[in-house]
Amino acid sequence: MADLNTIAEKLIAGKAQEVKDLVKKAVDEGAAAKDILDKGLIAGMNEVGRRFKANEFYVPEVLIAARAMHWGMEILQPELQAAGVKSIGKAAIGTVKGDLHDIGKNLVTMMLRGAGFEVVDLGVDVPPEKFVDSAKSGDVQVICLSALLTTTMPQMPKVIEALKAAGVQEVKVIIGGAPVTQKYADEIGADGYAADAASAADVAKSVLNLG
Ligand code: B1M
Repeated sequence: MADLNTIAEKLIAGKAQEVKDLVKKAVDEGAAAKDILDKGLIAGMNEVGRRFKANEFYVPEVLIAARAMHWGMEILQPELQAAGVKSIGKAAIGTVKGDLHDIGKNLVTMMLRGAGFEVVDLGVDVPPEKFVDSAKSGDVQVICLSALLTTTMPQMPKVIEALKAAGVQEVKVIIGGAPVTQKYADEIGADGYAADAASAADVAKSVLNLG
């Protein structure tokens, strides 16, 4: 029988090829796609997030684990679709207008995907209108804004204002990035703030009341 713990362990170790092979083996042996996702890939990614928060893992280890997650998902995605397994929620993420830093944003994307979210990555230098379009597309529940420059942080309230002006207030907004703080999030009326990528997944779940 497929060993889902080993999938989690290999993901934590960043062994992309082994994760891919093990996921394929588990599928071939008839394991449920949702179990492979929850008990293998997501369990592994949760542990990566815990170690990252505890400073036991640094950015390179997280990126390598995220690549392993990606390789496993390549095999699992069609199985999940065939089984009708839904993501826990849908997020759109981007680095705000004028800002080209994307390493942190990419880590947050990986962690959100690792937590079971479907994520639309809008890229860098994203103007408020693009976030609004994404929010209006219907099923996006949370918009995630990243900013690394003190000069681009003021784009964050602009996005919030643009969402209000477009009448899509039911979509939650969470923010983060090195110069961003909880105090700033409170000041601009963001729904959530996260200091790091692993916390971002927790905050996204929390603002959507997903526990
Ligand atoms: Co830039 N840069 N940079 N840079 N850069 C900083 C940010 C800076 C602090 C360096 C410094 O002066 N000490 C400084 C900002 C100063 C300030 O505003 N106070 C700075 C500057 C000034 C600039 C330029 C203006 C330099 C110039 O051209 N004169 C220029 C701006 C370009 C632009 O964006 N328009 C610029 C350019 C660049 C490069 C292109 C060379 C490169 C970016 C490459 C890339 O991203 N693909 C770069 C880099 C690499 C950095 C540093 C060195 C590293 C940033 C990084 O990737 N950190 C940075 C100095 C530093 O931080 N030591 C610096 C690692 C990453 C994992 O952390 O992004 O903070 P971070 O993400 C974390 C959290 O913040 C959080 O989770 C992540 C993981 O835990 N997080 C979120 C991030 N987004 C989140 C969203 C969330 C939740 C959490 O919810 C949605």
